[in-house]
Amino acid sequence: MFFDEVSLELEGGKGGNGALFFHREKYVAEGGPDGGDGGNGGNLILEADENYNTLQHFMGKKHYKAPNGENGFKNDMAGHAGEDLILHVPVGTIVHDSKTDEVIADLKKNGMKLRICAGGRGGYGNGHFGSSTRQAPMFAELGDIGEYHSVRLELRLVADVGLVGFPSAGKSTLISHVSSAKPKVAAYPFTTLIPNLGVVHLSKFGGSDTQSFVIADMPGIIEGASEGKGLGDTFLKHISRTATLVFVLDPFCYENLTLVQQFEILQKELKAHNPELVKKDFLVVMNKIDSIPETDRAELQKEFLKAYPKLKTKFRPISGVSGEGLEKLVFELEKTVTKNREKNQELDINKSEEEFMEYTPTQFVDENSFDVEEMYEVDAASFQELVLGQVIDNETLPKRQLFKVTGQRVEQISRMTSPEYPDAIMRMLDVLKKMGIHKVLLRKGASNGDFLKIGPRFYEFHEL
Ligand SMILES: Nc1nc2c(ncn2[C@@H]2O[C@H](COP(=O)(O)OP(=O)(O)OP(=O)(O)O)[C@@H](O)[C@H]2O)c(=O)[nH]1
Ligand SMILES: [Mg+2]
Repeated sequence: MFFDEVSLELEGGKGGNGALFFHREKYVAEGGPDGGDGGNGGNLILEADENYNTLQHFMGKKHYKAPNGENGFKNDMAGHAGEDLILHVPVGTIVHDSKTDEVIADLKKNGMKLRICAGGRGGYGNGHFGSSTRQAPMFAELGDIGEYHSVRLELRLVADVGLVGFPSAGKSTLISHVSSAKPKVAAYPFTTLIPNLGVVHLSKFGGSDTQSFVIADMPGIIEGASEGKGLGDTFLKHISRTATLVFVLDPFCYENLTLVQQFEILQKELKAHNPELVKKDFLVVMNKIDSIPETDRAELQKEFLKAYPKLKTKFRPISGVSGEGLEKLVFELEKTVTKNREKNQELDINKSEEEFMEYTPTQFVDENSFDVEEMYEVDAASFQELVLGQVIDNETLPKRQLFKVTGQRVEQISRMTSPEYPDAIMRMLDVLKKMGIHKVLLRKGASNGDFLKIGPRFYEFHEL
């Protein structure tokens, strides 16, 4: 089983709580507020790492959370921030939002990072809230929760060249001869169960140090693969981003298929999987020529080109075992790869290839925007303990309206407001005024004593 898809629950760390302290020193009366800030929660980061070829390491654990920030201390000492949690994924991992299936990022280059979940902001200590009008702030903020996202990771390997052929055609032998990859080679079909990547360094063949490309060894394909026969065709999506294909044909095909038949079937199966696959640049190799006498080689080649005269310039006899023809092949592939890379770069100009990306869900583009919605009438009694800890005499009070206030910033402040401190709640009401939310509430008919639901908490509305 090849693990090229996994769903994960990801969470940034919670911010530390701000501290509530007043300066104490011998002989100094009435010390000012000096509670330190909480540290920010750690971010959760996904990083493309070429040392990984599959998503298998996520099979056991599905939920990851970055460490929390530390609470603040007295003497204005801030808590430490939580460390970032970095999850390594193979190069070519596409990150989807699980709910909408929207593509969040395509981590297609080694080292690319996506901050998928920001850690929660650390709460301010009361040292932060001292002002001329509020000399002894009797509250500190709570740390905010970290962002939470449910994502689906999908791996699409990014290789320059993909090897396509029947089982036992010698694909793995070929890749192990030209690259650093060491896949299993055996005389039975379907030895390779998952795509393998290898890097071909042209310097090994007398080229320069800067010339290299990535080659992918695919599992074998048989007739009916697109309908699930053999290993099926699901792994073929991994060559969707491969610009160049090499069809590896086997003169000793285990099903006694001729080179022409093999090529026909491979084309048919690729096309059935995705018609784009047969539009790619390609070469056709006749493998295992070390075991074929010279005269027979010429005969086989003639036979193939009779069926496909247009492929004269694309046909190459090689041997993955003796190495014959491989040097020419890799130099030719390198040329095509370079040409295609340049072409892709032109197509990709609009796409930024930033090394570090931050995910901001679309609904949060303007963090100060908000929405006020009138919900329904509520019975005051059911709310009384939620509101400022005040006991409300519900005998004498009419029904009240409940309003829901939403918005990134306002909900964050609400999450960071500790219901323990009346001062903190007064500050929340100040924020509503400053952000213009108070006015909108009045316009919508809110009156004294109505309830507001903001983020996870309830507040009582006051007209003044
Ligand atoms: N004589 C000869 N035998 C070869 C050559 N290349 C591969 N073989 C043999 O063919 C058999 C299959 O080779 P693999 O490289 O495992 O073939 P594959 O295409 O990767 O096969 P699957 O992974 O099953 O799809 C092995 O016994 C190899 O030794 C070659 O160039 N010459
Ligand atoms: Mg193989």
